Amino acid sequence: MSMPSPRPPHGAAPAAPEVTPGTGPDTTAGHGAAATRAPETPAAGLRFPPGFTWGAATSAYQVEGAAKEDGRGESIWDTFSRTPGRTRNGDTGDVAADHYHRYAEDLDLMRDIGLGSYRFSISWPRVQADGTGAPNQRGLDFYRRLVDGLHERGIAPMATLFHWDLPQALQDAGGWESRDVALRFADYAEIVFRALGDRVPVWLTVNEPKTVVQNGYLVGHHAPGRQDPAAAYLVAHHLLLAHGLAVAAHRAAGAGRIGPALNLHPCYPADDSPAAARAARIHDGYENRLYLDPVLTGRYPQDVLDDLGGDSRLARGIRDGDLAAIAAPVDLLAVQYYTPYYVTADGTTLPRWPTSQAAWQQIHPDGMYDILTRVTRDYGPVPLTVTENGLPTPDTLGADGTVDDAGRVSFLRDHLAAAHRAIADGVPLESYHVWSLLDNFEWDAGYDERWGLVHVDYQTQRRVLKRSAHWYRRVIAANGI
Ligand code: IFM
Repeated sequence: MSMPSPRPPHGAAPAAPEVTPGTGPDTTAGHGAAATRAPETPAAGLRFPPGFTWGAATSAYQVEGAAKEDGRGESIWDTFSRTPGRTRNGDTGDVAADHYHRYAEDLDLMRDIGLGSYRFSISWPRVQADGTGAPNQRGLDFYRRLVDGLHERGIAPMATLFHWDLPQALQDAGGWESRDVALRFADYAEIVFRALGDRVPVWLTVNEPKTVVQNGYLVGHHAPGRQDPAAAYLVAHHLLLAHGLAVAAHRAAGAGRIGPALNLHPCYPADDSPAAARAARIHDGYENRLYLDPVLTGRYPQDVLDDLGGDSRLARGIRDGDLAAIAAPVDLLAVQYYTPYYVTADGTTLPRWPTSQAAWQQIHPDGMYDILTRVTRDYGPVPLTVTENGLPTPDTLGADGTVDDAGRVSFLRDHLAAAHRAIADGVPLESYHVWSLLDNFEWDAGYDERWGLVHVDYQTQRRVLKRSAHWYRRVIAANGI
């Protein structure tokens, strides 16, 4: 098996020196800056199509806190983060941004920014403490309040069913290595559709299955912390099956639109050699086609199956009917873009662009254009939404009470320009969501990385809109940059 060593998101991959991108003045930010533009500023005056929707995203474990309240069960991230040495500073999501208690204030912030869409995730262990059986009404009630609050403020809810917080009881029963967990997921999805289906127009099934595969089962720096390549690709199959079964449950419930949320990475050859081109192609298989192909074409990529070997646990785990279930037609595809990969002839990857504070992230806005146009070119005009895009910056609260995250403004502006170019070239992109609305628990990096438009003081839980939030408000109002 010549599987490429993955350079997954959230990894500790060594890369180019960190820089804060685009710290030049942002003349739209209202900070009294001189009327100049940063050199990397794209042409101004790009308008998005009428009806384009602007949003921001979070996930349950990263923001909610309230880990032991109202009947919530334990998830694998509770277990993992409470295990010494697993997260930076031993941070956990026990309190996080306390969004479970402060959601009303957060809804007001969303309205202030002008969001048209808010992408959040539902915590499976809040709905079913052990991942099976009767629903926990108090858990469902929280999401009902959240969804109602969004509607009251004119913001469309976009709900993700699974953003990595698997009930620990299901992990104890085998986790995603067990086919049964995919069936339990379909039951859980049905409960949630019944409770909220009338109020949520867009559903996302599984968030970044690849990150679970790579970080959870190959590198092991995410829950459940395994390093087992054979298991990893069976896990991929069961996550995809869970996606397909949830789509079927959704059709039966007949509510809203649904699709998967995939983190996609353009994979470029690191040089002009045919060997690098071949290596980049198989890398792309593991990074992108392993997830896109089964969902959108009903087949696993043959080069990846061959590379894994005919008796791989993935190959042995595919049963009759599975691929048809996985390929159940979706209404939209959610794309999350953070970084490209440059693949050498021997299958390793090289950094080419400056990184953010997250060493795994190279800042390359053209990658956004490349991945969006590629999906449309290779898979047809399935409606797309960008459900995550952003970076961490070392934001501190200034003496004047403001947070000047100029690097985030530049990053977002450059990526939006790339998305705009993709739309102009025919990509049916309907919405865009910044990752993230709030500073939050960044998995193994704990609270050291701040990804939000909104600064959170974790001592007081006070929120402050960063410069990027004020800038984004103007982008939304103008429907463009
Ligand atoms: O914070 C994560 C999110 O949970 C999934 N996508 C990537 C983000 C940044 O690492």
